[in-house]
Amino acid sequence: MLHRLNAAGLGTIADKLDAGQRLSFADGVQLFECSDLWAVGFLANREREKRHAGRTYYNFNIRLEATNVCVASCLFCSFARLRPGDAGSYTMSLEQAWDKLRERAHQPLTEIHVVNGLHPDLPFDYYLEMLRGFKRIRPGIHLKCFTAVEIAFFADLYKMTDEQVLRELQAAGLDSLPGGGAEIFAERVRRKICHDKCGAGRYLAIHKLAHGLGMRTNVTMLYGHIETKEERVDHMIRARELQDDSGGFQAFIPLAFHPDNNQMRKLPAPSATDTLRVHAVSRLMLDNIPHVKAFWIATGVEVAQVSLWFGVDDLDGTVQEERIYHMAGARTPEAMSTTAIRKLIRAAGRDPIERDTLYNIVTGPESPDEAPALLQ
Ligand code: V47
Repeated sequence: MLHRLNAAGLGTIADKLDAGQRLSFADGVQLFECSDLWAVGFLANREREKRHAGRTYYNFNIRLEATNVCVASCLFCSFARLRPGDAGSYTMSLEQAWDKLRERAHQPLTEIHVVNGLHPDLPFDYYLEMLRGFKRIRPGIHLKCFTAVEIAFFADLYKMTDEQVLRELQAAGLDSLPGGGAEIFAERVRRKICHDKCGAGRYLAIHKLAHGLGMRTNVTMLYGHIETKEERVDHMIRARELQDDSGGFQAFIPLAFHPDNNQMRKLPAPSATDTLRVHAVSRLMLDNIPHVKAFWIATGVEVAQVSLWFGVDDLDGTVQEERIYHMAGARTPEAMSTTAIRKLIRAAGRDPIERDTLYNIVTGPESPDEAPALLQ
């Protein structure tokens, strides 16, 4: 392999990794330019195994998108509808949102992941009550809700500071923030694809505030549209810098762009090899973020499975009721049973571990695969 790494021009990067040194911006760009994807994957896998050996995490979770009414006009989005009453728009009542959890009383869920459109008319109480209701129905459930973009929107709409919004939501039961809304941090790209929502600086500042309040968060990167390889690396480095500072990111999640039914539909979807490379480079650049997640809904199940040898150690989870990607043309199922997830991890030669949101182990690798399907 040494010969192959040298032939691929990756000898110096391999040496740096061996010495525990951090990769530079130029190293990141080189990893994107290297024609030998296998060599890049080999290095990413080495880093993955140093941290996690064969362990591969997943979560028994559920998605909720309580409204798709959204004042932002992101070019990549197929989910949003501008105004209440527009064709295809919906807003759940609190009872309808709570029903999503009540209906799953039989499932051993540990997390509910909530992402919404930026609705201009709902009161702040709607969100606070939603969280309180979830905790009343299921006190032990972890509430991973509202992207930094939603937090910024609430602060502007309800005339509060970002910190006040976070504190009030936390008091109502919020446990952590998902990573959505990061897209690509570079200003050039944001101006073109998501000019009217919170910028990169505020996204990162809100994550820092959340970390300061004791919350864990994730960070995503939407790739495969108009961004350059330099902008991908810049994005990773900005996430890495914040992590050095506040330390609360748990997972980095590259999100593959899906082109159906949105304003960027002329662009092709990213290839499987690009997806493998993005996850691998993420593992190599983000030396201080513990987990790299392949969101199987976005990557496709098969590519997610292969990515377990390209730096990935986390597959999100059962998901259930995902809408954002399915409205953008995702052909993946809308849910996967824990049995199916464990099987696909084992078939890849890795060890499945069910985790909760904070990566505490729920079910170890020793649990028999023959267990009956938990998801119905
Ligand atoms: O911010 C929207 C992306 C994100 C499209 O934190 C699209 O554990 C591709 O953030 N094609 C929301 N992507 C989803 C998200 C997420 C997913 C999985 C896990 C976690 C986590 C967070 O979805 C948005 C945007 O970047 N998105 N439309 C599209 N057409």
